[in-house]
Amino acid sequence: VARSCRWYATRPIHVDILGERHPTDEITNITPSILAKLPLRLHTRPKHPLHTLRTLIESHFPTFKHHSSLSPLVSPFKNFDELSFPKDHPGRAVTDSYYVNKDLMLRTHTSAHEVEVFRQGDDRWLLTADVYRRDEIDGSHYPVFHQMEGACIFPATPEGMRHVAEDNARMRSQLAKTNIVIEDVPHVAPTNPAQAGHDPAHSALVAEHLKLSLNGMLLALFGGATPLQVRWIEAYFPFTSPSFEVEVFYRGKWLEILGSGVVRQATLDTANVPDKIGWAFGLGLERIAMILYSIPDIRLFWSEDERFLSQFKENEITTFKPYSKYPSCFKDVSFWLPQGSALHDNDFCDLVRDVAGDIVEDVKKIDSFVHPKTNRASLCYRINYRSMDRSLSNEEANEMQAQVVSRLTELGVEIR
Ligand code: FA5
Ligand code: MG
Repeated sequence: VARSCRWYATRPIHVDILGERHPTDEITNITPSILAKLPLRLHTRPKHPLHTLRTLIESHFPTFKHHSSLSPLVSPFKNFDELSFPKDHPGRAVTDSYYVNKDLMLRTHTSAHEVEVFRQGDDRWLLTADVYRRDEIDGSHYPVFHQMEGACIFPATPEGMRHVAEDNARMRSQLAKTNIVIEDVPHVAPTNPAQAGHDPAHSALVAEHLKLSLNGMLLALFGGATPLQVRWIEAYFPFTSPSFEVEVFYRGKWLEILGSGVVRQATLDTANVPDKIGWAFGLGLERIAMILYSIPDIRLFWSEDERFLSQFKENEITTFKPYSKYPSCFKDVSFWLPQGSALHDNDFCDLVRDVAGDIVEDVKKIDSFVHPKTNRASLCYRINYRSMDRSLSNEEANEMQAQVVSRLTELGVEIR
């Protein structure tokens, strides 16, 4: 597990995060460029597209309570264990998630707060937050993005289920009058089963309530003159069953918008509401905003450039007018790793992100092989440096590339 951590040449004894000091340990992998994002909370910034989108979704669910100020620091227990993630789930790896230390991490999804919010006794709620995942670098992936979690639970009684069925009938007849084409899957199926403790008929009613509620929301966001095409797909999450993903056909492409399902009873039991049954979803705000506003690169959400920020109005979706695109500057780096060691792409990307910040547009591994005699691995990455705000000089790109090379050398690699 500690493998990747060798790639942080010098580690401070502690890190200060949101006004509190935390000890580091051998799995610490949070970088200064990630730490700098924590206070920004774009979803709370007036006129920002992520704030407007959040507000539009909140107003579509007027009876739901809204949360938007929970700390991104959570225990791995809360992010994973409490949600029934198996011990060997890949998301727990230090190559995939950011750890402050072994007891504290940056949430990887808003579902990390399900238990605590259900425990507060709210039956219907939405929760918006910044989430963090180690990933590769390109125009649609960024190590920080924003999710909105939504949930709705009902008394698991005949009376409660009658209420769900009535609500479903009401929503069904409303949707029937709209311009929407839905590709559906069964509410429960052998491949997407009701939970052991659930009456399959109840589970199906709840799954249908989820689908109708979300189809209505998608219509409000994406609906227009042409029919809106929505596709429901069977999915798997450790904390829901049955589970679904939703895709929307928009401007010629199927776009994954959200994950959802019938909440695992274990979650509700832990939250002290064992007599309820219900649904939850988690959607990606950037994915939706990039489409609705025509924002071409996910880095733009973090721009402080007035040519970006001044284009947006409070609570109104407008089409983004790109200002000129500046030239790319490609730089390659090839190196030998120390014998017997490996380097995860995410580790390389974090190093580059730390040196170049938002100037890095994408990183591609263009070559990798192991020398048959020395048994050392050789890697070659191509970095695309491109500013969104100005023209970058070749000298500046060379300077950043030199820093990347120097950081790599500190880690004991041999530049080729
Ligand atoms: C989840 O994060 C689950 N917690 C969702 C969920 C909630 C399921 C409640 C069931 C019940 P997933 O990793 O698929 O699932 O992410 C959910 C959404 O976040 C995706 O559909 C996508 O819209 C968005 N998303 C995921 N990864 C990224 C990324 N790297 N950049 C931008 N958006 C992303
Ligand atoms: Mg997904």
